[in-house]
Amino acid sequence: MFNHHPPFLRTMAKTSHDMWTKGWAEANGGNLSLRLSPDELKGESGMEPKNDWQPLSAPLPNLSGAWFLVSGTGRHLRNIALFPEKNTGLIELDAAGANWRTRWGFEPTGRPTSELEAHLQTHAVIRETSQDVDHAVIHTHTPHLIALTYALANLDSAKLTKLLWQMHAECIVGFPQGIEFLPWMMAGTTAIADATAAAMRRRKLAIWQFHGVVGVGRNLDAAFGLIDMAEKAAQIWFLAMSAGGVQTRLTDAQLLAIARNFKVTPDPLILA
Ligand code: 2HA
Ligand code: ZN
Repeated sequence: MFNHHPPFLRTMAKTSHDMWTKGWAEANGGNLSLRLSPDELKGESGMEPKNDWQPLSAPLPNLSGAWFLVSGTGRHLRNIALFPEKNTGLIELDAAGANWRTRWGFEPTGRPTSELEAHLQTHAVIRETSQDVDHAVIHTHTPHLIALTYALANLDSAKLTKLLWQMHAECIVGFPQGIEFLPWMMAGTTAIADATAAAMRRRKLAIWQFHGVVGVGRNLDAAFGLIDMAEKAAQIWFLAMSAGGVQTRLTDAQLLAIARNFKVTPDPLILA
């Protein structure tokens, strides 16, 4: 298996290395998943099941029989490029979308990310909402976005979205649907998975207060790019604050003009 490294493994290695380089993936922080098409797995052998079926908290019927490349629990993203067979693995879901098992990787006896439920529930939602276009989910620990959740009290999705749109003119084009603010919840739980997947019905980005961010896209590059854009807007806010404070910002009229120019429709509850 994988005498050559197929493209899906190379993009996972590249993206996880970029996350480390950016300072988003300390120790075992962060996790990634990529839904694969049968074509991408054609010709691969040596993928006998490595464990019994493991139940999900609830079935995800639209992921029936789907395969995913997923980072491993406890593994360091910066090591994926070096030892992909240890630090990532391929899992499949059964015909009901109710159970998963490992078909390759996580060597010798590892498991998928502790946030597997959040990834799979999000995949189920975005497969539907994107008409099967979106295939990638990234969770990572972006320092400036996390710091914003400490710096500002009483945040909500509208306030956070508006701030990021105002601090970086690309943002309203990159995520016109806004970014969901999710108050602190325990990592790795069904509760955080449910809340994240629900947020992705409307948006492509969600902030986990005091913890990190989740982004989705058609591939890992797209999900990474979206997170990078939001993180840069947060960084610009901190730069302006450290230079004496935010004295001026993009106005609603300017934001609406950008949206019109790039033919995107901002969330009307945030800007109309
Ligand atoms: O993979 O980032 O949220 C470790 C985490 C959990
Ligand atoms: Zn995390």
